[in-house]
Amino acid sequence: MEYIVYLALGSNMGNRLANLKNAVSQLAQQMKVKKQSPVYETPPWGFADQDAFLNKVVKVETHLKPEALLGHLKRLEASMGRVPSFENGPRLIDIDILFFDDVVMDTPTLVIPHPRLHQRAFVLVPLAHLAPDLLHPVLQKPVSKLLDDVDRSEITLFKGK
Ligand code: PH2
Ligand code: MG
Ligand code: MG
Repeated sequence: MEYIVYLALGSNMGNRLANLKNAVSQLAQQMKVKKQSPVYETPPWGFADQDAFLNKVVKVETHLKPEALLGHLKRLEASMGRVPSFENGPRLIDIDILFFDDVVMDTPTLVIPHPRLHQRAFVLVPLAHLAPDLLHPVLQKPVSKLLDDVDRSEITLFKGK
């Protein structure tokens, strides 16, 4: 059984673009990367006093079930040198599960869909690039509509440096 999953990637430490690229190539060793959004530069959300992030979203196909996928992503983050930070603090690489087919789950270790995705322009802008019509299975709104309700004014396409 293959599942369709949307993952959010973010980095605001070191060579941010290289970190995103590295993460995607590591992901591709374990699952099929079907689509990639452009990279966006985004102001830090949740904790303002840190460097800007680069963010993107990828669509993947995987046979891993949610908990196994989460474990794989955590190991991948650690293998790239991510060290523990505080909530919403700076990070070398962050890979979050946004949607997993139309699964709805809420356990102490994993909540799907990602519980804050609808508040975050840094997720919705790249996600809407890939899948504007994707329906949020809890909120019952398409991504394009969720995007209408957030402030995307400071999100810019990243041309690379
Ligand atoms: N990730 C966070 C907290 N804040 N802000 C931006 N712009 N991009 C992120 O990826 C991000 C954030 C926690 O994971
Ligand atoms: Mg995150
Ligand atoms: Mg995370």
